[in-house]
Order: sequence, then structure tokens, then C-alpha cells
Amino acid sequence: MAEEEKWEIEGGAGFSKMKKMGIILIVLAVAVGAFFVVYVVGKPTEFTISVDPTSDSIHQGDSDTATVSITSVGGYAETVSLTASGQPSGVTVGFSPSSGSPSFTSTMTVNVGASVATGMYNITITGTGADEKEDNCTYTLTVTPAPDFTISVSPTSGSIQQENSDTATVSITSVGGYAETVSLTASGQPSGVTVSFNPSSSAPSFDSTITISVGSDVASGTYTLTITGTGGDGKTHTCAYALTVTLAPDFTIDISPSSESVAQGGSTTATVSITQVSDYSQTVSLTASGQPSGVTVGFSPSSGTPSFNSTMSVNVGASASAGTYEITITGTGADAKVHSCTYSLTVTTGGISFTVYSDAGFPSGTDVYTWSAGGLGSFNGDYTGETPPEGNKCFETNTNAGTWAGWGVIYMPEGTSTDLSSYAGGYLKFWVKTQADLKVEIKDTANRTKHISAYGWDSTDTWQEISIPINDFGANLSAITYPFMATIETSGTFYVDYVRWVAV
Ligand SMILES: [Ca+2]
Repeated sequence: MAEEEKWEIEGGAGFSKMKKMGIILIVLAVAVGAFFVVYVVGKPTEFTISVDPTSDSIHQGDSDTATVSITSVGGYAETVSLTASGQPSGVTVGFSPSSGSPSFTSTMTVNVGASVATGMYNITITGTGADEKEDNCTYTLTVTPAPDFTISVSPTSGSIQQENSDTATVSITSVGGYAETVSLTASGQPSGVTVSFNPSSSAPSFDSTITISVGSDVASGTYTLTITGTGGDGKTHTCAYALTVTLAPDFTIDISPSSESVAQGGSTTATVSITQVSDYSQTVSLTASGQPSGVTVGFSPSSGTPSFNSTMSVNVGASASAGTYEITITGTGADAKVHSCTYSLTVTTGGISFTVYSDAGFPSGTDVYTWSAGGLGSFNGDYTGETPPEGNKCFETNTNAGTWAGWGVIYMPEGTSTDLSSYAGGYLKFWVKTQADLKVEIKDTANRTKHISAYGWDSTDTWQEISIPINDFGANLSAITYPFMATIETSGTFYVDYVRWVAV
């Protein structure tokens, strides 16, 4: 029992030591087991996937790469294949390699098409093991505009007078960081138009001043200029400028009729028209050159501010040589602008002219008779209005309240005749300005009647020369008592100027 006790006492102590050792062993075993369970047995076999960088910004039409890391966990060694999803149409994602046994890395290449809309897209990168295990990560793609430039011009159109220039501003704007040098050119301008740029090239963004100069010979009209910007990488963009060319202030000169045949000793007139172009306001003086000796040319007026008309009088002396002459009528502006037109004068021989009425009056031995309904008519052979074709005067006839009126030239005393048979085959020529058809007569012993409407009168109330073949009257030309009569057969006003018989 004592031993027992001792045992108990000693054993108690011994048991106590053994118990402590046992506990320590158990604790160690548990700790090692736990370590094993947690770090070896308890840890699952799998893989993780990650991408670096996790986001990127790529231009339209460009590409970039990232590194995908597939990391084995717990000894995972199944083949893992890589796929991408969520990328927009036009974006392709490739992996190299596209599969492998973890741990490994793959280069991911992201290609962005030129037409992919700009914006932010999340692309999911998925690794799928041969045992169907999978993991994924996200790559954020920001699509930005491709490097490029735009070109525009302001204003987009302009009106430039001949001999003038104007400017506009061409703006070249960088897009997506474009930094190539852009050179500017223009095309489509007509000959005589020059286009320059300042500067003519630079790196965007920049403005260039375009100067458009229009020469004096450029036809008026609208032209489309194409302005092209060409980048150092060959990219081109264009914009358009509508150029309207207007005429410089100037004048034109014209003559009507432009030719005439005049017998030696005779004369004629023509109307020179000087017309303003683009507000020309300089005084234009008229001169003639090229007329032969014996021919004098005058203008009334001899100068003026366009637009105006001038009557050109051509007097052919008896000594002038027969032939055809080109007379140049020149208008010279106060600013030295010069324009001319030509007049063809044919001087004929043998032709004689008998003037019945002109600024010089009436032939000797004649008088003027007038007639009108109710005696209401009024007559003025020295009328200075209406810009007569010959000189400054014409013969004005008004019916006033009456319904007809006329006048004629008579050899005095009444019944006296004169021999005009040398004009057989010739013409009775005169100018009229009338609102109505006129009756024109000559008389031997009877009135011989014609109407101007049968001889080209155009029914307008403007000056017009009428030429009636004398033979048409059927008169006895050796005994003419009235060489000219004109009557309006309705109410109205008419004017007559420069009446003559012309032989051929
Ligand atoms: Ca006259």
C-alpha cells in the first residue's frame, strides 16, 4: 500500500511528467496535422488569371498588347485555354500562346479596327482548364480617335472683283494627337487666279491665311476651289471654297449701224453707245481714227460719264476718194481705260444726195405746209428733244386733240415742179420716231402714197431709218412738186429727221 502510495506519490509525480510530455506530443501532432491539413491537404488545386495592365487606351486602327498571367495554385497542372469576350465588333483579341499548363504567361494582342466607335469597353479574359475549372479577369479598353486632322475654310465663299484679292482662313485641326506636318495646296482655280497660303505647311493644329488674287482677264463667274491638306504620312483631306469673280469697273463701246455707204458730198450718222460696267464712273472721251482725207467725223457729245449715247456724224466731202474705210471709234476713260469699236464707211462715187430736211433747214425755193384735223395740230421743225439722229434738231408733229396731222415740203409757188429724175432707182431716206404707222408721199400731179410699215418700221417708238425705193412711188420724177410729205393718221406724236433723196 505504501508502495502503492509511494507509487501514487511518486507515480503521481511521474504520471505528472508523462502526462505533460503526452500533452506536448499530442499538441505537436495536432499542430503538424493541422499544418498538413491547412497547407497541404486542405489547399485545393486550381489556377488564377490576371492581366497587366488591366486597362489601355488604343487608337482606332491601332493595336496594343498586355500580359496575361495564369498561375497554378496547389500544383494545378491541367491545360488552361484562354478566350476573350465582351469586345465590340471590329475589335479582335488574340493570345500567344492561347493555352498552356500553369503557371505560364501569354501575350494578349488587342486589334482595334478603324471604324470601331470610340468609347470604353470591358473585355473579360477567361481561362478554362481541361477539367472545366475556370477563372477570369477584366481588361478595360478605351478606343480613342485615330490620329488624323480636319481641314476647313472660313468663309466658304467669296466674291472678288477682277484685279482684286481677298483672304480667308484655313483651319487644320489635329485629332487623336496627329502631329505630322500638313502641306496646303489649292486646285480648281481658273487661269489668272493665284492662290497662296501663309503658312503653306505646319504641324496641326494651325490656321493658315489663304490669299486669292484675281487677274484682270479672269472671266466673271463662279469657280470651286479645292483646298487640300496633305500630311507627312500621306493622309489627305479637302475643303471647298466657292469663288465668284465679278467684273472690274469698266465700260463697253458699241456703234449702230456699224457700216454705211455714203456718196461723195453726202453725210450720215450713227449712234455710239458707251455702257457702264460695274459702276464705272470715269469720264469717257470719244475720238475717231482711220477716216480718209476729206471725211470728217464728229461726236455729240464728245465725252460723258457712262452709260451714255453719242451721235457720230460722218461728213463725206466731194473730194473724198471712193472706197471702204475702217474707222476706229475709241473711248478713253479718265483712268486711261481704252476700248474701241469699228465702223465701216464706204464712199461711193456718182451718188448724189438731195437733202429735203435737216438741221440746215429746207432746200431753197421750197416751203413747209402743215395739215391737221380741226387745225389742232402743232409743228416744230427746230425741235431739239428726242436726241435726233442728225444734228440737234428734228421735226416734231403733235395731233394734240386732233386725229391726224402731217407736213410736207412744197416747191413754191404751188404748182412749181423740179426735175429729180436723176434719183430714179435711188431711195427716199429719212429717220422717224413714231407711235403709229406714217403715210409718206411725194407728189407730181397726184399724191403718190406709201406707208412706213411696208418698209421695215418695227412699230416701236424709237428712232429708225426708213428707206423707200423712189421707183416704188411710180411718180413722174421729172416734175416733182412735193419731194416729201408725212402724215400720222391717228392721234399721236411723231418725229422726222434728215430727209433726203439718195441716188445710187
Ligand atoms: Ca436733224
